[in-house]
Order: sequence, then structure tokens, then C-alpha cells
Amino acid sequence: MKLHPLPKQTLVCGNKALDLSSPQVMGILNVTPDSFSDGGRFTDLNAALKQAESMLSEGASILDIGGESTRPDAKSVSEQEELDRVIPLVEALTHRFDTVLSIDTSTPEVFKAAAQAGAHIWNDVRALTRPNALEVAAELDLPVVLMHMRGEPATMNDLAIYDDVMREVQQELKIRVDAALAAGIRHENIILDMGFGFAKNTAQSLQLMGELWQLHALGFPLLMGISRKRVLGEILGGAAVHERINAGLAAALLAVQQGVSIVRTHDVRATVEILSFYNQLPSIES
Ligand code: 7PJ
Repeated sequence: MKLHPLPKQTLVCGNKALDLSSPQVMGILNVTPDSFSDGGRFTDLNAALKQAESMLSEGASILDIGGESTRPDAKSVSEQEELDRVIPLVEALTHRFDTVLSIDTSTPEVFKAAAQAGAHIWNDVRALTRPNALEVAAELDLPVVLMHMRGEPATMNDLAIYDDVMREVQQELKIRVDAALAAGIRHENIILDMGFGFAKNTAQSLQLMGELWQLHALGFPLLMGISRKRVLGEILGGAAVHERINAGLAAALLAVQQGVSIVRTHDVRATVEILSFYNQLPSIES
């Protein structure tokens, strides 16, 4: 059963377009050192290209490239390090594949360089709060994902205190939306994400999962990323990363059923399959 229609919106991504009225799968492509075991940059690049090729053949329509780990205990990365990780990969990917590229970064210089190398979407877990981020996003005029978080990855777990988690997430996202619009970012370029795993405990995440559809009140397409996150491990009583896939798929289906347009995942094939099943259900009118 479909519960909520997806917005009838085409997301213009530079010279490409994504139809958000059917769910899109964003494949995660991490180029942080802890994601690819060993070897120098060449090995990393080759491994990343192979992973990209496989996710695209499985049906991902967006690849999300991340050069900075946002785990609570992650070491901070210099701008140059992030550039060195991300830009060669963006160049190689634009050269080889015809796909939408999203960059998971909070650093305006990194996204700007990536956009010059052919990237399309700025995915920012800090919702354009770093100095100059809003201005750069407005100037580039490309889609931006504004994700809800509190504080920084190192402090966010202590800030997971809410009276009403959905209401507060909504209010705090609205503040970022207003800042974006005031900076000249166009309405059509904004996508929102409730930010699973960022300043939310397990109970709060479950609450958000069940009420996710309420975010439509803000009037923007939604993205959801819960793939393999710790919250799934906790729900399953301590499951390891690779034991969290099925729960993540259930969450993806629940999200799309509530009108989420983009699912960010490591498990592209399985996600594409469940969404293909979902797509074949009778539509509902918006
Ligand atoms: C998210 C993200 C998410 C968006 C990460 C991980 C942590 N970007 N980047 N939404 N999570 N938009 O994948 O486990 O939930 S990094």
C-alpha cells in the first residue's frame, strides 16, 4: 500500500535531471582511509571506480562520494586531504560514467572544486553551516541536501535530547531552509533529510521513522539514509554491520511509503529490488 505520493518534481542537476516522483537510489561511495583497507591513492581510486561501476549496474541513479568520516570518533580531515580524496575520483567518474554525482561534504571549497570537476549535488550533513557554505551553494545553483544534525559528530550524541523529536527536527530544518532561501538558494534546489544517526538515539530514530511523512509539511523532497547504521544494530540487539542489511531495507520501504524520494544506501541491488516491487503497486493521487 502506498501511503504518501512522491512529489511531482524533477530535480535539475546541471545537465542531468532526476524524476523524484519515483524513488531514486543513491549509492554510497566512501573514499575515507578506513573504508578502503590499504594501499595508496591509485588502489583507492581503482577500488572506488569498481564499486561505482557495480552500484550503477545494480540501478543506482546517484553516487554519493564522501571524503570525510562523520563518525563520532572520526579524526578531522584537512581541506587539502578531502580535496585529494574526492576530486580525482569525481574526475574519473565523470569521464567514465553518465550518472548524477553527489558530494558528502561540509566544506564549500571541496564542493566547489567537485562541481567544477562535474559533480551535481551538495550533500551536507551540516546543512550549509560552515562559513561561506550558503553563498557558495547559491552561486553554484545546484541541488543541496540539508540534513538535520545537532552540534558536531564528536558532540552530537550528547545533544540527543528532545521533548518531541519530530517537531524539533522539523523546526531546526526549517531554520536551515530559511537561511538557504535568504542566501538566494532556489526552492527547487532544496532536499531535506532527517539525519538518522546524527544526534538521535534509537528510540528517537524509531519515532522519526514512524512519523517521517510529517516532514512533507516543509514542502521539499526528502532523502533518507539509514543503511547499516548503528541504530539498526541496536534495534536488532547488537547486530554487526553486515547483519543490518535486511532491517535497512525494511526502513527504506517504510521511508518510500511515506513519500521519501531518495534512499541513500550501501546495498544498491537489494534496495532497487524492493523499490521496483513498490513501484508496481497501484499509484495514489497527490
Ligand atoms: C548520511 C549522510 C545521511 C545524508 C552520512 C553513514 C554516515 N548524508 N552522510 N544523510 N549519513 N544526506 O553513512 O553511516 O543519513 S555518513
